[in-house]
Amino acid sequence: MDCPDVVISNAALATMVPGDAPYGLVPDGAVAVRGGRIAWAGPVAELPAEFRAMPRENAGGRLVTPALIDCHTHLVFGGNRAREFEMRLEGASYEEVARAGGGIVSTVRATREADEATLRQGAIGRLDALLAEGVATVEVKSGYGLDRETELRMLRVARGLAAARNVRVRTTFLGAHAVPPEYSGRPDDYIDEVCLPALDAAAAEGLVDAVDGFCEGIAFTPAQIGRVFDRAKALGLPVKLHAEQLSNLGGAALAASRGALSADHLEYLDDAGVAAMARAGTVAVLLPGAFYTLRESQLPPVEALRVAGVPIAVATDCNPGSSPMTSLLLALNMACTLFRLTPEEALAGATRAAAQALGLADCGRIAPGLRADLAIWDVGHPAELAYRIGFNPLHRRIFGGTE
Ligand code: DI6
Ligand code: FE
Repeated sequence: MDCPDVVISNAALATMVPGDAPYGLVPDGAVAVRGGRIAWAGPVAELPAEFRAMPRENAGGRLVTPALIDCHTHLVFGGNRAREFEMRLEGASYEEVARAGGGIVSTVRATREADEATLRQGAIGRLDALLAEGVATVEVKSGYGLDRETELRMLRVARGLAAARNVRVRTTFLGAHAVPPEYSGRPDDYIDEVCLPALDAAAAEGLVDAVDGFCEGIAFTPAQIGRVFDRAKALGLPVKLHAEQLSNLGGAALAASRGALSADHLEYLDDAGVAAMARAGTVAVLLPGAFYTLRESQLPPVEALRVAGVPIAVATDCNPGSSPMTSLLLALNMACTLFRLTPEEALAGATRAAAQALGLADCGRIAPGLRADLAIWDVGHPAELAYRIGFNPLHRRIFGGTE
């Protein structure tokens, strides 16, 4: 890949490096990019001599941030659930929708029926929407196959996205997402006979960067999730968890006790869960798109997370059921308006903290040595990114120093 060495100058930098300045702001800044990495960043007046002779790109006074990171998506799936949306608005209950063949099971059916090319086509459309808003890294989960073959197919499609577009993809095995119809009432058998063998096979094929689960009354118990985490540990894979979304089962504390990268959703998280996450350095991933779509009223304990110093990330949770959303900027806006994050916290949530939620140390900030994944925006101040609704001010996305 051609990565021209360049100094981007006449830029306002929101480096997102923690420190005195909000957003790590450098008003009259420059970034030197060499070999696809950030070689230097700071006030243009302090640009070291060795970079002064490099080709310049004039950013025209625009804002430069780290490229965005969507750290929680279910981007690969078959079909959609628009009919279910209609039924619910016509007054059908969740159970009625499920009996009519809707709900997560309908996505499992559609995903099993879809071949790789069909899954890829759907995922690319959604991915392109994210990239158009300055995303350079995206996490993608399995979990709509719930049989070995389809779980692996989802992960292969997810991995393949990085060959189709200039994007970095982190794949997460989510075999413990739901109990498939053929195992109805037998979740433990599903874990033993399908989920764990599928995880072994996917890991053997190099398709897994992390292991996730859905710890909820309608999904799996902490004990069942614990067994999936045991296998992840044996395979040397980090874990994360959908926890405390609809009720409090202590999932976040379980995840933290296993050194989880993140616990996600967290509307019903209690003080013990917050403390456990703080101790373990587990990132709280907030997903306002699902909160909005499900018309939840229980708010995640943002102030308690702040006080405890738990890093907060924000993601789309893009999925066909609870968050059919392909705009990370909209997720930032919702995180502020619905959850009362500050615009600075929201932007950190889609850059610095999102990188941490994926276990990535080489992106999410503008700092020397990190990947040159940058977004250049037609805005004057970084708060505008979360403030606007339905407006995309991206001027240019730079991925590893290239377009
Ligand atoms: N939590 C959610 O909100 C989604 N999955 C999960 O673990 C729902 C997925 C769906 O309805 O398709
Ligand atoms: Fe999710």
